Amino acid sequence: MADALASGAPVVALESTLLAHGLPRPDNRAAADEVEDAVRAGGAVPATIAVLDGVPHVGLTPAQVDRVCADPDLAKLGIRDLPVAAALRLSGATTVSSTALLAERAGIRLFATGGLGGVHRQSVDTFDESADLTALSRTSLAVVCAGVKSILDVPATLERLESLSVTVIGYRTRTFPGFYVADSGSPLDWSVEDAEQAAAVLAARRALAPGAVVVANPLPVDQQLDADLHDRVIADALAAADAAGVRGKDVTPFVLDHLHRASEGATLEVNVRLVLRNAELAGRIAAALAALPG
Ligand code: PSU
Ligand code: MN
Repeated sequence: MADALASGAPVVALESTLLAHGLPRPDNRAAADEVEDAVRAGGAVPATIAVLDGVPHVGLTPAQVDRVCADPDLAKLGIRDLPVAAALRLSGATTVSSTALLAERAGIRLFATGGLGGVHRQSVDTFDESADLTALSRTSLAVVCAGVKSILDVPATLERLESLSVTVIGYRTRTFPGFYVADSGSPLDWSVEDAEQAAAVLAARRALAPGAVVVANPLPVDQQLDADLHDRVIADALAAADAAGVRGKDVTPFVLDHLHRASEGATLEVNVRLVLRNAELAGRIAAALAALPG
């Protein structure tokens, strides 16, 4: 990893929360390898990020990936949790917010994930808005995602991204993707047609001011989750979280797990597929960025 970065080779950061807390064991272990391979297929070097025994790692060995995927007690670390993990020598998976920060500090300019955290429904009462959003307002990299999951308030999340001056572009689309489905129903102002254009937007953003570029990459319609199944399991999962009194950072993992079981694996399959597509696109954008003059 150090060699790749020092030589200016294209590198793509990958988060570990989606492995440790977003996908069920043991399937998450194979997915971890597939995501890294997808980055390579795009033309870049993958760097999965996690904190092990208090030390942030940018790029993991296979044994370290084993640990992230197998340990049921691994913490979920946002930015505010990093100092505690460092000081107390704890281990944890990194979310979008903390992965973006650690990647930026390592000199990485591309980041691939499944979905961003966002504004939760009922946030007016609960104040539950992911730290991912404010983190992206301060972090100068591009994050390739399939939007945010429909368990969130998608229009409110897009409003917050606007308030925070985060650049949002659709990849070959003018509607924000809906994670499991291609179209969330919310329009986007801008789109790019290829990896080169996305790289050019990122370069321009970096020249302008700190802050991220969200590259929203939808699943093709023929690969998305069945719409009826989607609406049914989402409503179900939110009701279950409410009934179980789940709060704070446990909400997203709880709901994902519920969806995977309620859909008999259909959401899991779609989730892995979209992460692979995002990793491959991020690899291509990283390669295009490395090829830009200057
Ligand atoms: N979206 C997914 N799967 C995930 C997450 C988001 O489809 O696993 C994870 C990401 O790591 C994201 C985090 O940064 O959930 C957001 O958690 P919270 O809502 O607690 O901020
Ligand atoms: Mn939250």
